[in-house]
Amino acid sequence: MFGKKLTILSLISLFAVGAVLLGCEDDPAYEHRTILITSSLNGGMPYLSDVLNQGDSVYTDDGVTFKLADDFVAEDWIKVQFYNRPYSAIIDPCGGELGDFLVTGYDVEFVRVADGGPTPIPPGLPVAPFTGQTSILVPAQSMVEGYIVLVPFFEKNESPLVDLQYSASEILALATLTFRGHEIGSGREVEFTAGISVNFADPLEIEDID
Ligand SMILES: [Ca+2]
Ligand SMILES: [Ca+2]
Repeated sequence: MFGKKLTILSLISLFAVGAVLLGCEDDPAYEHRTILITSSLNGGMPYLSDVLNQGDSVYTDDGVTFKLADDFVAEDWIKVQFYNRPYSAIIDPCGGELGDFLVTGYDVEFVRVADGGPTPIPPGLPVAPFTGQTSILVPAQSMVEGYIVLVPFFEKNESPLVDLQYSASEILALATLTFRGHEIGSGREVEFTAGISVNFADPLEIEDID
């Protein structure tokens, strides 16, 4: 009885191995033996975009009057973590190398979802769609961090973001990031997206978030 079971199991195993080996030639699935994903944006946290940095001092020496002379606008960059992993738990049975990927570009698109606070804010997208280039190598079976532009400098100097300076109002938005890249060697192109909540306001100070 035990021997019979073993035989059946062996047959099933042989069939499975055979099916895998037969599938090695011209099987499009093996063109996708690795998958590249965005494993986190901004360390998994939403992003608070400060439309005006208050500089070294919020107040003058009297402790009451705002010190405006050292205020400045800063461009926002965001940390992105990419993960290049095998598509499934089966490491390529055909003996192929798992590929390294190069992330070469990205598109950023914002959608405004809500406004809040005491001051009315003019309509309009907080940030117009834009495209960026980058060169971030993501070796096989590894995680790599990089930085990309999330809010260009000039956008903070235009409405509606400039209207948030020295106000207690806020724009709530969603950003969709579409990354592009290719596999080194094969040239296989990949495109994948990730999203993050981005809120725009002028807090007097925000903690450094690495
Ligand atoms: Ca200041
Ligand atoms: Ca601020």
